Amino acid sequence: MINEIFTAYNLDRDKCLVELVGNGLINKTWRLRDGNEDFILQKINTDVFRQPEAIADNVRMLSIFLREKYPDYLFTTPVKTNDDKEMMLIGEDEFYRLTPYVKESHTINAVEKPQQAYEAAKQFGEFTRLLSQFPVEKLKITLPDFHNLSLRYVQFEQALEKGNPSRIEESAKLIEFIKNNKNIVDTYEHILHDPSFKLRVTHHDTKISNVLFNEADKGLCVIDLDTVMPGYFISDVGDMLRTYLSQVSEEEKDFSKIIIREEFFEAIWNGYIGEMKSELHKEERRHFIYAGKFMIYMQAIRFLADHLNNDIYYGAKYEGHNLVRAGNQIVLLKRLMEKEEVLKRIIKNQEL
Ligand code: GN1
Ligand code: MG
Repeated sequence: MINEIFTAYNLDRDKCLVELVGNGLINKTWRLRDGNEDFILQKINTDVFRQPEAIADNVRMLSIFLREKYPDYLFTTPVKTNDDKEMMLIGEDEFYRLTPYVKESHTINAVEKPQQAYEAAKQFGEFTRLLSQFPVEKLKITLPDFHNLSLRYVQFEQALEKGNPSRIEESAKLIEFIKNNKNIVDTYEHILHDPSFKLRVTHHDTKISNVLFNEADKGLCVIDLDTVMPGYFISDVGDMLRTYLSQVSEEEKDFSKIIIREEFFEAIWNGYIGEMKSELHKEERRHFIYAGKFMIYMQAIRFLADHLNNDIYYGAKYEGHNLVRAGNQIVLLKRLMEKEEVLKRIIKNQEL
């Protein structure tokens, strides 16, 4: 690791233990231990986040608001550099950010118990609820069109035109499935024009590893605030459904292992709605299951388009990696659609 970083944060390089952690596809994350204190260091991927300052601005605004209104709420903010900056810049575009490691916290990489899904959903729900009085339009757009499904669909069509011809041919079945389920995009378009759907402070990356837990497995806070932007609740609920319902992740090659776990659905509903009940319009609540379809379909499109574009965005650890991920997400979507009536009944019972 580069000396300049240690200097900028007054860390003693020789005393610091540096460990690569995290399994994100975009940013790189390390844990630093200098004997007294632990930190999390992140290198921001500036190919993706073109304006890292926008992230720092958002985090600063939210933290000021939260500190004033909810002083007990745990919200992690960056450690300042020697020259009082929230990020450290090396060269022209290498941005690093240091945050304190929350004591006695841990993250998990897979949801194994419904209680974990409940705690995480509660954390993400609470985050949006506490910020409901924050003027959402003040937030900067750190990733333009991040969850714009209509645009993702257009990008998929462009990949079909300009992408790798042999990969397009091999992916015919998946391509057909995506095209046949375009009604998911139509519903999204409808949501954009429906005044019952509100733009709120939205996390946009609600996977389980973005929640800190304490030793008793209670949720402590949400982390990874790069994609906090104005958004719809379907993004946050959708990515929880996408990543908590199945016991295997998007990396799994054996698709027979992809099964929707009903108890986990119930836990996400209870955790999120417990916090957001009074915030959400009836019409929004009615789209709770749709949220899952929206995010899984979008992720399938993104992986598939990336495969057709020779893996330029996500990269690939083996030949056909993004094709496997896309296939995995399509199976997950099919399983979710098959279970829709069962899940609706769970919601009905909870609401009684
Ligand atoms: C990326 O880097 P990570 O794992 O937090 C991606 C998400 C995807 C996810 C799929 C900025 O998130 O949208 O859902 O991979 N983030 C960005 O694993 O593209
Ligand atoms: Mg992320």
